[in-house]
Amino acid sequence: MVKVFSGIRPSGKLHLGNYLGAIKNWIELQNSAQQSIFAVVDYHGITTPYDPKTYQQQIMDVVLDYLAAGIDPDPSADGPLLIRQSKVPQHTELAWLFNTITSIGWLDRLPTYKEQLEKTGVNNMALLDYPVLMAADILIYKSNLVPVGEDQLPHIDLTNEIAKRFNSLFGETLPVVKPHLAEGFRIMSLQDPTKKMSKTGDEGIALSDDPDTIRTKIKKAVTDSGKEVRYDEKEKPAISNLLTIYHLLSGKEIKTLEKKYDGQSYVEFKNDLAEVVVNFLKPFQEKRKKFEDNPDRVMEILTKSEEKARVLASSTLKEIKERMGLE
Ligand code: AQP
Repeated sequence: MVKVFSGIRPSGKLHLGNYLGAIKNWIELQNSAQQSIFAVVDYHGITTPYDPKTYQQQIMDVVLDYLAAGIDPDPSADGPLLIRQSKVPQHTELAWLFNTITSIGWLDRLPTYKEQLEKTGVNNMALLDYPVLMAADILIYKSNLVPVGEDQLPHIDLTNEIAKRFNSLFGETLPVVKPHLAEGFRIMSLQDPTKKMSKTGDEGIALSDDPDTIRTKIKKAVTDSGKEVRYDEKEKPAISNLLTIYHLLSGKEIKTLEKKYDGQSYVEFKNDLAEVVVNFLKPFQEKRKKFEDNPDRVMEILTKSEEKARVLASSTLKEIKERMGLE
């Protein structure tokens, strides 16, 4: 039985990396999996500096982005669920239980922890513990497939370490979790192709950017030396990244694109890419507006999904507590 779980922090506007690395796969999996749960992981979002005054809006913005991208929750049947993490408190309760079997040495060597420390300068317990809560997010539903971008792979490994240790200490309870990588598992920054496109500290292309903003951002995107539009991650990381975005959004093969732009300049290539992105995001933005104009419907989707998620989560938590001698 395939059970899917994934989430995104509401730490800023969702960008093409979030879409191509994660959400696109969620949409492909949501109908074939027996269970799929997609979360706005708002407890993860407060592990780095944030503004409480705008946080509710940020959470709702991510909800709208999910719905506009094609997440199709159906909480009344056995369809996909769309939840806010903090509305299902069993996630954090399980994280506490997992803390008791997680070695600190497993956490402080994780690359994402080190990167966030460097980026924010804030070193709090929650930042270190973030991957344990992520393990709980996944395992509270006994999920076994997690569609994520490449940066999250060490967290999936940690989830399996925790599950393995739990099973060996308390008896076979938790499943093996597999990551599911999309073709766009690593979309790089438009300013620095050695770094991934990010919500914070990066001028990535937001799904909600208007056409002129998109055109300006692509025009300003760094390019490599030389003139050729050619895919070569080592020699031409910036152009390779732009070619990947072009390929994934247009469905055209990279080889076909290289031929099309043979003898043409970066400027022509970038102008066309900008129109590909604008056209791709147009229906998304129209759909988003429809949901935005219907907040009651959105709230109903969330509350019904969360109610159902609490039932599923309570059942796993009860089993885990019994195993641990807490009930
Ligand atoms: N550039 C990317 N390319 C491919 N996939 C990506 N993801 C994020 N950036 C890229 C994937 O999107 C999902 C959500 O990630 P997240 O927001 O929970 O955490 P993050 O990886 O820390 O995202 P950001 O955008 O970089 O946010 P900030 O700036 O707040 O740290 C994950 O599946 C991730 O792999």
